[in-house]
Formats: sequence, structure tokens, C-alpha cells
Amino acid sequence: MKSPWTLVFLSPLLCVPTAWAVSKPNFILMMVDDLGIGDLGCYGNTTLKTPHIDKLAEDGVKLTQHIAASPLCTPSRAAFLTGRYPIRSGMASHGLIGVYIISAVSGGLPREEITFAKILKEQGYATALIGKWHLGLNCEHNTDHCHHPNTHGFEHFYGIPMTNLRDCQSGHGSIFYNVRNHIPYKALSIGLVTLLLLHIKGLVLISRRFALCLGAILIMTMALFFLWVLTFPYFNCFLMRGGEVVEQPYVSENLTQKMTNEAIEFLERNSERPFLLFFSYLQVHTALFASPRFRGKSRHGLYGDAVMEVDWSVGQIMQTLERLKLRENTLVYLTSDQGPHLEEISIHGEVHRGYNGIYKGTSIWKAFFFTPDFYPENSTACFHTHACFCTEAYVTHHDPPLLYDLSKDPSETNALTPNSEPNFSAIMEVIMEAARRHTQSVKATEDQLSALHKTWKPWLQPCCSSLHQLCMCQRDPQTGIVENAAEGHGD
Ligand SMILES: [Ca+2]
Repeated sequence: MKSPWTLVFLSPLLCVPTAWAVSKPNFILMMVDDLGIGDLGCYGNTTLKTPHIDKLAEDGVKLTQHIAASPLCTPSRAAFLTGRYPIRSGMASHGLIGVYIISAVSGGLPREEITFAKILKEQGYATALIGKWHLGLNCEHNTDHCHHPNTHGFEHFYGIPMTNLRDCQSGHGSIFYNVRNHIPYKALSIGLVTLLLLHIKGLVLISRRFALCLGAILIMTMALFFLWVLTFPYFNCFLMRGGEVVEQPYVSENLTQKMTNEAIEFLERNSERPFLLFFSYLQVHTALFASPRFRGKSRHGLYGDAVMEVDWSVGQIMQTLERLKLRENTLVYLTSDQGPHLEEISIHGEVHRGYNGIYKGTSIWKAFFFTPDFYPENSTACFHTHACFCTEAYVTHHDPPLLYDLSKDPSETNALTPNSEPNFSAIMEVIMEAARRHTQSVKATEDQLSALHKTWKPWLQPCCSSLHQLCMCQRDPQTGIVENAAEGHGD
């Protein structure tokens, strides 16, 4: 299960220079994908080195009561950008899959939503998103970009419209192999054996043609599935600059270095005017990667190497601010989009998940109206489904909700009762009233994560070359010329 807790630093917000009263402050928002609160030195980790992030915390404000609106990328980011619960924009799924997996779908953050980037752009800010988006791309054809970052207030975009997945890097397996866990092998086996026995006994007649058709359908389904897995990175793991696809599929190894350079260039270009930079790191989501200078440097395998590389990048951004003498007029914020993906173990058995730590809240009550059914039972994750699903078959409801006092029980091991907590009824009354008011205030809106909006639509497929070339291409950063699969790679 992913923790809903996140972490934040505010750089010199409290020491506001007088100049701020007349000049517009700059904003740098950094979001690290799937980072655990327990992975950072400033939150108590003693085995992972994160000196630059620790310095941010030391010089600024460390928030300990900051909550992500959802435990998944897409809805959490929709809430982050708009300041509204994802259900209000239709970005909260009612089905098993709560995020966008493929790029050629019609769902996404609705155009009419007001993001902080739109507000700042209207105020004359230079605005940029570098890194991951994961909030949709197109509506009706493959270049309408109705959900693209440019539509939502970011003038400059360099990054991936989707998410980094295991399938985006060879040798990391596939998220689709988890489909096997949902196939009812037992029921299918019993059905087939029963049918066979009835046929042998002469009670049911199965024609040879029927058996051949069944076999053919089975083989075709399997072939289509493997074709889907094989071609996935070509159609879904691509890098964009503005509205153009510039690398398809992308090579992840040096992406953080490239994106850090891009961010530095943006700061240099806009040092004379107010700016908003949203740096949305692809790390430390799987498929994990780290550039050569960080590989093998941590005590926590590739995951730790990736955290160290993010920390380096944060240091580069802060050094640039210092060099450009912008530090005192820039609000810097760093957070995770939710907690770590606890079920992430690589195909080679290496731990690829972060650590939630122990949340040390102060006088914080936490209520669970439902909890995921963990597997194995004594674990705190859903290893049977690779992520905890929030649909009926996978959760247990609690009425009244389970209540914890995080100031005394940070690990959430002992639910409170009217006997153990004298104020139980009063606390519950406040929580239930807040939940009721929230529920009543939610207006019906189009579900952007409905099955229809998540279905692959060939006419929405972004493609850098052509379908028969599997959309492959690379754009030369100097000349801007696309080098596609058929032409090969130039010198
Ligand atoms: Ca995430």
C-alpha cells in the first residue's frame, strides 16, 4: 500500500525580504515520483545520502502534516495542480486501474480546470514543466493536445506525457505479467476437465471443429498479448519537447542529467522575469535507472542510486539559483507525489521500493473508512495484485471508521475504541460531519478514467515516424532533424 503522506520543504519563505512586497516571487516545485518519506536523511534515514535535500530542510521549513490527495500518480497530480480533490475533476477512478497506462487514450485533466501554472502564466510568469506529466494528452486526434501541459498553463514542456514503467526499459520485465494473477486458473481447469469427462462419457458431444476454434482463439489471444507487451515501449515511452515527439522510445539512463540541464537553461533564460518551474522527476518510479556516475554508489541498490541522483539534481538547481542570485526571491518546494510503491521487487529479486518510515505526527487523528485487503495477511502491502485496488472485492469497509492517534501510535497498529479514547465519539462526530459535507459538495462530472477513456484508440496514437516503423525516432538536439528507424542513426 502506498502511504498518503508526503514531504515538503519551503525554502526561505519565512524570511521574506522587503523587495518581495513589490516584486513577484519565483516558484520552483519539485516532485519526486514514488519517493518514500523514510528515504531522506532529514526524515531520519541514516543509510541513504541526501545532503542537498537535507540542506533544503535545514534552511527552510519541513512540513510533517502534508497529505497527498491520492495514493496514485494520476489523481494525486491532478489534485496537486488544481488544489481540488481528484474526484471533482473526474480524475478519480471507480475501477481497478486508477492511472493512465497507454498514451492513445482520450481521458485527461479537463481543459477547463484551473491549474497554478495557468494562474501564474496570466500574471506574466514564464512557466515550464520538465519531467513527467501523466494527466492525458489528446481527445480527438493525435495532435490536438487537449490535455497537454501547454494547454494547462505550461509554456515550456520537456518530458514524458505518460509515466516511466517497467516496460519502458528492457530487462525490467512487464507490468502486464501481473495479469496472470487475475486469470481464474482453477475455475478454468475444473471447467475443462469436467467438459472432457462428459465428452468421454458421451454425455456432451464436442466437435473437432469446436475444439480447433477454441485452440485457435487461445493461441491468438496469447499472441496478441505478447505483441502488446513487445510493442508497448514504442507506443508509450516517448519524450516530447513542447508539442513534438523527439525521442521514441526514450533512453532513460541519462534522462535526469538531461532534464536537469534543461531546468538550468530555463532558469538562466528567465532570470530577469518571474518564473514557475515544475520539475517532475521520473525517478524513483520503476523501471529504475541511474546514470553511470551514480550506479552502484548507494547501499540500497539501484533504488538508492536513483535517490542519490535526484538529490544531486536538487543540488544543481539550488546552486543555479545561488549563482543567478535568485535564491532569496524564490520559493522552493519539494515533495513526493505519494508514498513508495511497496510491492516493487525487480524481476531479479532486488528491492525497488522506497520506505515509508514511521510517520511522527502531532495530535493527528487518522480515520480509515475502508482498508485494502493485504496479501499475505500479515504484510502491509498487496503483493498478489502488485498494487492495492480500492474496488469492492479488494477492500474491507469499517463502520465506524478505524481511528488512530498518530501522535501516540505512528505505526497505526492499535485502532482506538470508546474505551481506550475518552473523546472517541466527539472526534468521530467531527470526522463524519466533514465526510458528509465533502460527499454532498461533490458534483457529478465526466469520469476521465472510465473504461472508455482508458481504451486504446489508434487515431490518438502519438507517432514520431510511422506505425510500420513502430513509431521509432530520435531528434538531433543540435539540428532538430528527426532520425527515424528507417533512416538509421546519423553520425
Ligand atoms: Ca507516483
